[in-house]
Amino acid sequence: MVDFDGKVVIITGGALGMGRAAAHEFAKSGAAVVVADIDDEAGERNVRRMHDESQNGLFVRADVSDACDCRGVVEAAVAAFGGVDILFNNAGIQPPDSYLNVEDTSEETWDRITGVNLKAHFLMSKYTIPEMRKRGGGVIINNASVQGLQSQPLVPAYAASKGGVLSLTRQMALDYASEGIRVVAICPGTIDTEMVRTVAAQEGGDIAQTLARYGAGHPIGRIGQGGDIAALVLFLASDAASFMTGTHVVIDGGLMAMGAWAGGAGAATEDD
Ligand code: BMA
Repeated sequence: MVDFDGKVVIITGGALGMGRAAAHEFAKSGAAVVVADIDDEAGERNVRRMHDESQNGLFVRADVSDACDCRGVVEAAVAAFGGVDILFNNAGIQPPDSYLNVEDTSEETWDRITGVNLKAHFLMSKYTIPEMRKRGGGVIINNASVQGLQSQPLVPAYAASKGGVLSLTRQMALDYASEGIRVVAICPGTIDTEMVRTVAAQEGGDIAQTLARYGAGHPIGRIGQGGDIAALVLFLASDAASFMTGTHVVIDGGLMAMGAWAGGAGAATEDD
């Protein structure tokens, strides 16, 4: 286990899902963790659990698509813990009613999705980098998705936001490498989060069965868990990854290794 004693971590979307899992792992490893989220109840609950386990945590209510809220998160982190070393730009949304083509996507939906999934990464980085500089460096980890690399039908704003996250990652990595600030992205496949469960629920039927079906589509035969992602995020944030910047890591149970044609024409059969 890496020791993050004395490190301060901000996690956006830290109330649930991958953010929650990473928050707990960082706290267990000695970091002070600032959970930023719009979900007060779940965010406060996480921080209470950290305190119960004698860990350092702070919840800050924030809509990270809003510049004032982002500034407020960084100010709160500095006031409570003295600075910022690690930023996990994790917040992401994929509203179930947003599965539409470009013609049917409203401007509001476009703005909301790209606001939370992409602009927030820009804003949080913008306000955090000066604090990292004061401490001689830092690490920014951006949550993209396998959908930053390949698409599914009918997710124009979501796919564009995730592709943008990968470009922003490369850009910031170039601009801040000389200051000891590393910037990397992660591309998770389907992970068992509240966001994915909401999408699964929309299909009707038993959620566990739907998630199992999603899992069967991943060569490893299951969807990922928050802990899978947390383990990667802690590694990337650690000095063990000190030569990594400007790149992304795919963590998807083999999803991206498989061609779309794999189960159809040209697929191997038992007779081959
Ligand atoms: C994520 C979300 C999930 C999806 C996964 C793999 O970003 O879109 O709903 O299951 O990608 O495509």
